[in-house]
Amino acid sequence: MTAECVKLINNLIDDLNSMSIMNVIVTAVSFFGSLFGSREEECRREIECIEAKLAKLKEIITLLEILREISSNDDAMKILKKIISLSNALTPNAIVNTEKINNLRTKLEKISNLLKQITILFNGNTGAGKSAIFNWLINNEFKESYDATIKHKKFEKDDVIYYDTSGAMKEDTEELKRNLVGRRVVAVYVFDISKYNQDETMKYIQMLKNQNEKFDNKLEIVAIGTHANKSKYTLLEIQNLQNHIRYQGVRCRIYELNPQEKKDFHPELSNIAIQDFILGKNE
Ligand SMILES: Nc1nc2c(ncn2[C@@H]2O[C@H](COP(=O)(O)OP(=O)(O)OP(=O)(O)O)[C@@H](O)[C@H]2O)c(=O)[nH]1
Ligand SMILES: [Mg+2]
Repeated sequence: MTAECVKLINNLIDDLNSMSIMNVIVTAVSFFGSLFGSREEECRREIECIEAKLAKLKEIITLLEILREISSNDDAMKILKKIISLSNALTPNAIVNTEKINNLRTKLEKISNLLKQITILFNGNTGAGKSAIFNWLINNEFKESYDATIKHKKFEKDDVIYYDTSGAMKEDTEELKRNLVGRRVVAVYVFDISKYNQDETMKYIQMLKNQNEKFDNKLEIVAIGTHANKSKYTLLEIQNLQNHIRYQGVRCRIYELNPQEKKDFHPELSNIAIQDFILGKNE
């Protein structure tokens, strides 16, 4: 659970607790009303109705407290669905008015969006092709020019956030990673296969695997090779290289990112196809 999510949940719990207190006050007022107004039956029904609402609010609060402690996204989504269905069953009265209910639903939707978000983070050596892939994802085209990335860049679309970074183990990237702890992150290791160094690649993948623990085991690792044309590898050699990396339990695909080069060799080059591969949707 990210700090942002926990803050929203705490905020909601405070809102609901104040609603509950208001309900208790109303209950007391109704009770004394019954004593002095001798409309016993009417008051009893009113009290029962308030008690039922109070129980629902308490159930929502308890579930929010459980949700706050959960690290698995799937489990969190299940609990959140329960909370949403309870909140949908709330009907407005003098205390839990329409505005408060709408406010509760808006906040629950925000939490749901945060839980659904996936972050794609590019890692790898300088000049490997991180920005070229980032550009494919954003603009759906190949970027020929090279401007070294100094500070990370962010791009957000639907439930996916992409971060292009300055590369391997630089402070800017490491700081960004620290801020992403608790989120679902796909770390994409980008490497230039024309400069392929098996030891370095294995070391890098291992380093990412070691970071997984910090991410509550929510860090997925994907490897993308680039510069297939410059490498002069044959198709068979490229396949062998891909398989060798896949053997480490990591999704891997090797690309020639320039559609004009090595035309006989192209995994589908488009923003959708590349994103689907990264998210494991077309395996
Ligand atoms: N032909 C070809 N060029 C590529 C490929 N991948 C990257 N390039 C080019 O290589 C150069 C470096 O690529 P970038 O994507 O900027 O590299 P980077 O990993 O972002 O590098 P830093 O920002 O310095 O960390 C650019 O000119 C790209 O156009 C590829 O698969 N084929
Ligand atoms: Mg770059």
